[in-house]
Formats: sequence, structure tokens, C-alpha cells
Amino acid sequence: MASGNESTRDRELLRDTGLSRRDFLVKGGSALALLAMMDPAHFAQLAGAAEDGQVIPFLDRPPAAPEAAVKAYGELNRMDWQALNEWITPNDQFFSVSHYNRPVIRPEEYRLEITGLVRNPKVYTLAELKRRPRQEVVFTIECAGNHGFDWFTGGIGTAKWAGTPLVPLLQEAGLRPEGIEVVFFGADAGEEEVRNVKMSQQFSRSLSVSDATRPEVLLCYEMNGEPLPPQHGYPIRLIVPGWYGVANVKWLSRIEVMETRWAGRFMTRDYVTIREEPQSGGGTVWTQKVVGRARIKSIAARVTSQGGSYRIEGAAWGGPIDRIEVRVDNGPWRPATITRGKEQSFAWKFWNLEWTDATPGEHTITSRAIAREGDIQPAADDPLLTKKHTYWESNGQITRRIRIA
Ligand SMILES: Nc1nc2c(c(=O)[nH]1)N[C@H]1C(S)=C(S)[C@@H](COP(=O)(O)O)O[C@H]1N2
Ligand SMILES: [Mo]
Repeated sequence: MASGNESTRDRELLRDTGLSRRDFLVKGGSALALLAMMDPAHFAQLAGAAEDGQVIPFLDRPPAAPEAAVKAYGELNRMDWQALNEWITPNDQFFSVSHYNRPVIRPEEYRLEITGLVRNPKVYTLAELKRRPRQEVVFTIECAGNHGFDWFTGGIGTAKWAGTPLVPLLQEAGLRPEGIEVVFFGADAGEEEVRNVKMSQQFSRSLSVSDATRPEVLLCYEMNGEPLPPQHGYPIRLIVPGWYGVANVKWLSRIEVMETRWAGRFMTRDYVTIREEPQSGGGTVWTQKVVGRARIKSIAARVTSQGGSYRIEGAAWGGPIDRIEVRVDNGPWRPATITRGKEQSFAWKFWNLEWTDATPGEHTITSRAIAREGDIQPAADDPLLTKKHTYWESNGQITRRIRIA
């Protein structure tokens, strides 16, 4: 079906629900069909087609994204936890966040400049980068704003990213000893104003030299075996396994080594976490830290039933995870079983728990991930979260609500 068949109203609905065009087309392609899909009962029916049982829909479901959010970040294509079946997120179901425009770059015109405090500045073509050694990583990208709003719970996805490692390129460029910061610029740009100074700035993020020279950092040109789709940064994006989404600069155009810390918008004004932290002598200090490495997190994605027995299924990510525990209502924490991704460093883990003593009525389900060093995903009422005044890094334990018939 040609996209031209959609009415304006359909397009508006599509945008408001956060459903992808594909969802829409698969399910019949009319505004009525779309409205039917938004009815939780119908959702259950659709998801019930999953092979291992009938999905019991959670009572809490994210509301539609507000129009302003779609305007600010583009088509977010948020993931639907309840429909999560595949450990690798298909490209057309992968969420996307863009703060400026989404440039369309012709491969033959693409250039990547490596410059600044290096002995041998150089400009690479796409063909030159693709001829270099190939490296792959399965990495779960989560936007640091995920779960910062009730409507934004699907800003996450897992892909197998392929590209060439960055560190040999930096070595060939010859880092000068004064260089402490590696700044990555995208080809996208937007209007910014700081203290009445107006300018058009490119998207930028930086890494310290020691973070930028880690062996897993990639100049990535492939996502799940396909060239990077345009909205995910074609032809080249930075992939920084273990870091929040914002570090993974799309449409990478320039790498510059500098002698100072970088103070661009996405390092100092946006994607910063502001907390009120207790001081040892009493009182609090307000801290403001740049969002960087991903924090440990988990969620119960759905509950399925098969012939009267129930299973809780979920995911955990954002650090070296040792185990996941699940609690129903105010009961004891019970250990879940990791079913996928156990040996993977940078990919989410899938887990489940057989819920053998489910009783009719309404229940809450909470999960918590526990890191190898013993770090526990904080409870929602942990001061780490209640004293956090910005929505980034909302990694608190998530409680879902469900009704068992
Ligand atoms: N050039 C550029 N890179 C960017 C962004 C952007 O706006 N411009 N957004 C960042 C943010 S905030 C996130 S969460 C991820 C999202 O990646 P995706 O769109 O491929 O899912 O890209 C990051 N890289
Ligand atoms: Mo993000």
C-alpha cells in the first residue's frame, strides 16, 4: 500500500500513538483500525499471537507522546515492551531520537575529518573507512531520558552494530600529549542561544582520551546487517558500548582532539543530571553531572499465561549484570532466570520467572537488576532518585500493575 493512501488524520493519529507506519499498514491501514489497536483488550489479542502463551496486558500503559515531544525529537518510534519478542530489535522497530534535523548524506560525498591536536590530520571517505578492519558488537542503546516521562518508556533497542574500531585511527592520527578531549560532531545542526548569542551549532558530544581509546568504540556503518538507516546516522555513527544513547553521535562528520573539556549543549546544559546530595557535615550539595555510562536497570515487559500458569518476562541492561530479582506485591524478592544474553557485556539480558502462586485480583510486579559488583537498581523512593531534579538517568525500579482474572 502506498503511503499516499493515508489521510492527514491517519498520519496525526499515527504520530500521537507512537506506532510505526509498519504497525499501521500491517493492521489494516485505517484510522478505525488504529483506534482499535489503542484499546488494551485488542492489544492483548494481537500480542496473544506470540508463540508461548496469551499475554495478560499490564494496566499501566504509556500514554501517547505529546505533540511537542514529537516536534522536538522527530518520529520517536518507541518500542512496545508488551510486544517484545526478539532479542535483537528489527531496524524498522528501533526507536530514534534526533534533536536537530536528520541530514540525508550521499555516500560518495561523505567525508570524516580527524583533526585538532594530532600529528597527521586526515580526511577519510566512506570507502576508506569500510576497507578497514571490521568489528561487531551487540549493544543495547537506551536514551538517557527513557522513563523520565510517563509517555517515554520505549526509548531503547538492541542491535548488532558493525564498523571499524576508532582507536587505530586515533593512533595513526598521532595524538599529541596536550590533547585530553576527543570531540565528535554530527552533520546535523540547529539554532542555539547562550546569553543572547545566537548561532547554528552542530550536534556534538565528547569523550575523554581514555574513554575514546577503549577497544569497543566503533565508527559504525552497519546495523543488523544493513547499512545504517538514515535516521540512525547514515553513513557513519559513533558507537560507544556501555554508554547512554546521547554519546553515540549520528551522521559523524568530524573528530577533533582538544586541550580543554568540551562544553557543548549536550555536555553542559542538556543531558546533565542535577541532584541534591547529602553532605557528611549535614545539608546538601547540588551536583550537576554529564550523562555518560548507562546505569543498571530492568523492567517486567509482560506476563503470559499458558493453561492457568503465569510467567513474568522482562529485560535488564545498563552494566555488568549478575542477576535479576522480582517481587509480586510486597512479597519476597525472588530470583529470575536469565534466558538470553548471559555472556554478552553490552546487550540486554532477557529473563523470566514462573509465577506459580498468582491469585485473582490486582497485583503489582517490580523487578530489580543487581550488578556483579553488588550494586542494586535503586528503589523508586531511593534518595538517589527522589533528590534528582532532572529527568535523565531515571533508572529506578519499575512497578507494573496487572489484573489476574
Ligand atoms: N548527530 C546526532 N547524534 C545523536 C543525536 C542527535 O540528535 N544528533 N541524538 C542522540 C540521542 S539523545 C540518542 S538517545 C541516540 C538515539 O539513537 P537512534 O536515533 O539511532 O536510536 O542518538 C544520539 N546521537
Ligand atoms: Mo537520548
